[in-house]
Amino acid sequence: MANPKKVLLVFLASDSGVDGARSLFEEQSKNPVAAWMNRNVGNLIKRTQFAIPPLAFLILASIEVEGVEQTICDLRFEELPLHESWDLVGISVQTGMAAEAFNLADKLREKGFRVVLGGAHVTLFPEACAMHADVLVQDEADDIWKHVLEDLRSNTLKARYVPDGYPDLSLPRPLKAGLLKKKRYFTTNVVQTGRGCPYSCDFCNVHILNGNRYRKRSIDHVVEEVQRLSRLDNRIFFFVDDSINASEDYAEALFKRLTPLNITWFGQATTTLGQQPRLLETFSRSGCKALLVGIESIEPSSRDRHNKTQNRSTELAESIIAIRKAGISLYGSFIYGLDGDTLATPSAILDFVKTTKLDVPGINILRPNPGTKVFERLQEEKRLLFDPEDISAYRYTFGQKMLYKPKQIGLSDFIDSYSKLTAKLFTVRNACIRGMAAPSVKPAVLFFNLFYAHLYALSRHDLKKQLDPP
Ligand code: B12
Ligand code: SF4
Repeated sequence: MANPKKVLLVFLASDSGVDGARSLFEEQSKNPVAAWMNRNVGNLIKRTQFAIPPLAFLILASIEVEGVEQTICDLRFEELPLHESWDLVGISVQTGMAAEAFNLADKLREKGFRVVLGGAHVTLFPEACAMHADVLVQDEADDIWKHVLEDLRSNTLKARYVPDGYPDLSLPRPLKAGLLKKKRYFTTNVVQTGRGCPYSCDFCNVHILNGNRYRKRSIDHVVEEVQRLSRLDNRIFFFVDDSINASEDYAEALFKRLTPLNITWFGQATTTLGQQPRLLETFSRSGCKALLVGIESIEPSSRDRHNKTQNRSTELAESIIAIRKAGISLYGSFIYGLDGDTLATPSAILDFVKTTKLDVPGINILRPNPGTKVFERLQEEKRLLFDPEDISAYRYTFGQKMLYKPKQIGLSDFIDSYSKLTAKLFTVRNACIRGMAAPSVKPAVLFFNLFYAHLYALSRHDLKKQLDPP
């Protein structure tokens, strides 16, 4: 075709959270060393820690429609190529990034570009997104994106696309090679084996976005994809599934098939893996080096109140010890400040980290995101500390801002106890100890802990300002 239609798919860089945190108080440190640290460590974190390629765009850009060309633009690494003419610009919108996404969409539309929005926030809040877009794509877009591209080609784009149901993940959907600049990312090997989550933790919306039923891809297709990707990039694989051990039999069969490929891989799992000895061994043999596990809370009453029911707190420590014993390093994600937590919780967390020798603890503050059950509850109980309509409030930070009043702890006591907890956990000395003790990927464990010493210092600085505004 002489003049193909050109589509640009834009992934945003968040200005806080995973893409390199900085103070929420826009100030410049007067101390030149601290200013240098903030600037450079922030950039280093951005480049090394979570430079995970956006799988959504790899999937969408692999859908071929004759007469349409698609390009991915990752704003974590490059500027928007606005000197070129684009027939459609797609932006992926997550709730923590919605304000930035809307700003960008509005600017692009003012300049005369047509904008399509998709992603988690669009699925949850289509009406709030509609005013910022020419085209909205709700839900999982694997099938419907082809229709959008066909309509673009024939100049018949509609204002909204809503698929009939979830896409059939058992169909082959090979990813196109060469969509990303390899050097930018710590790996381009991102794979998803299934979607949906059978659990309903009240602070999460994966079960709302992707459904409560776990849908699996065909094992043959995943194995073929891993083989193909490993020929193009021989670095580590990252399985983005929320719980790679959600279906024990499926995971067992898949990773047995992957074992002869000699890959190394990271992923996300539930701690129940510690009670699945057969699968744990298979993971270890198949090259699993590190897993992120959502511990959330070790307080039974907090787990009950937030509907975190899939693993019992009494089994958590044993499970973590078993997983580490199998040679897998663990990032354990906690939330302090849940409804059953008290001022005794921080010392219980400290003991837990010490006993289990958890390699990277992550101590989060609850984000009551719109679209989650906990948001509704906190709103009803008048415990939100922000205007629920203010979309900028949900921006993600490393524990830099309290967005709600904890149930059993006063705000000032909470901030004080949270700050003391992170100051004890994240020191340079502890980073070295954890790095040395890690069962695998020791340098990565060391670096993560060093980054966290920096990030949680930022958290303490910002939380203090929230408590004592100038
Ligand atoms: C890996 C991952 C990351 C990676 C890679 C980012 C990415 N999105 O690829 C990193 C670490 C960078 C990351 C960062 C963040 N993440 Co994240 N991340 C994930 C995770 C675990 C997998 C993402 C993935 O690859 N999914 C598979 C793809 C195929 O699904 P998908 O992204 O939903 O895309 C489908 C549709 O949504 C749609 N779609 C998506 N974008 C677009 C755009 C257009 C134009 C169209 C048409 C369609 C479309 O089509 C896709 C195919 O069906 C998900 C959990 C999950 N279950 O998805 C969380 C998740 C997406 N992340 C989330 C959040 C909150 C964040 C952060 C805001 C966190 C932070 N602390 O900063 C940042 C935002 C970064 C940003 N710049 O936008 C939330 C979003 C919730 C919400 N309500 O918006 C999720 C759902 C996790 C959760 N439990 O709540 N994340
Ligand atoms: S936090 Fe994990 S287990 Fe709970 S609903 Fe979300 S994805 Fe599922």
